[in-house]
Amino acid sequence: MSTVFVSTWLDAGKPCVQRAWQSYQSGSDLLTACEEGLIAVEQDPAYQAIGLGGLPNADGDQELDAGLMDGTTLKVGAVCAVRGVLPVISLARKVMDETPHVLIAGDQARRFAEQHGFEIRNLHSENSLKKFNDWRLLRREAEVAHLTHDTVTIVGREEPGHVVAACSTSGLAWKLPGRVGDSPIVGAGYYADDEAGAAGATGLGEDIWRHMLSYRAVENMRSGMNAMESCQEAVRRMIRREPRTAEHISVVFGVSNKGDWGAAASKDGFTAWVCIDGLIESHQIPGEKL
Ligand code: SD4
Repeated sequence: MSTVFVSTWLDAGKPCVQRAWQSYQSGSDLLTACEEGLIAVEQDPAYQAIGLGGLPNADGDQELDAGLMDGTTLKVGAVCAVRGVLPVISLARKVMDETPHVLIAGDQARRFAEQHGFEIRNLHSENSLKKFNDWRLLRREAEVAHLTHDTVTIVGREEPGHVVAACSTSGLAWKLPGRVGDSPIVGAGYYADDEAGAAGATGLGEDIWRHMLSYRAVENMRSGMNAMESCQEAVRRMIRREPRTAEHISVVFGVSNKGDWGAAASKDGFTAWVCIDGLIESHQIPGEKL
């Protein structure tokens, strides 16, 4: 079949898969290509999704979460609640490549970044500061935060069936300081196993995590479903078990080791960007109906 990248949201997904494909074409391995895709979005303050210019927590600080997984080795690297590190997906990569651990948290993750030569910097843009000040004045609550789509997740697949997944986020806007969502948590925000496929998530982290959407989608692929059926089953099962999860958008998407892709959402509003051998297209994903 083919080389496939799938990434999240109408605005940020396109530059992410474009950069991933470019990087892959110029010789990067699949995981590095996904990392490069996320770096491109993290570094561009035009995207309030992640990295520079990401929307902050209730204190006005960007607390970043990121993680990635290699489907061949099953190695994972992740960081959570880390401030001032760009690109944070590369810090997660350092955890994977240079430690025996899965997840490093908070100020200690920042210290780990400093030790590895990352520059510690202010991540606010004019836009993120303005939005934070507007929010502070209006004292809006977390309800609004779910609408801001603060995560970019990407999965990749190449011949003869290698898969990877990676995710970077500033988390829900205006979140309680210290709150960590699904994005850095393996099995919740992302999962990859060459024996089945890769999946990633975005949306309301508490729902995604409790229902382990990425792991469930990959396990569905392992049981023989294609990627679309796998994602749909995972989201439908969540909604069936807990109907209120359809009130907010949560998404799981993925690619099987054979190369077919799929995505499912708990309500309307999600766009996936898909790159198949360099051909890039967007797909609107309707909310699942039980
Ligand atoms: C979180 N899942 O921190 C992330 C937020 C997100 O689009 O995906 N927003 O809960």
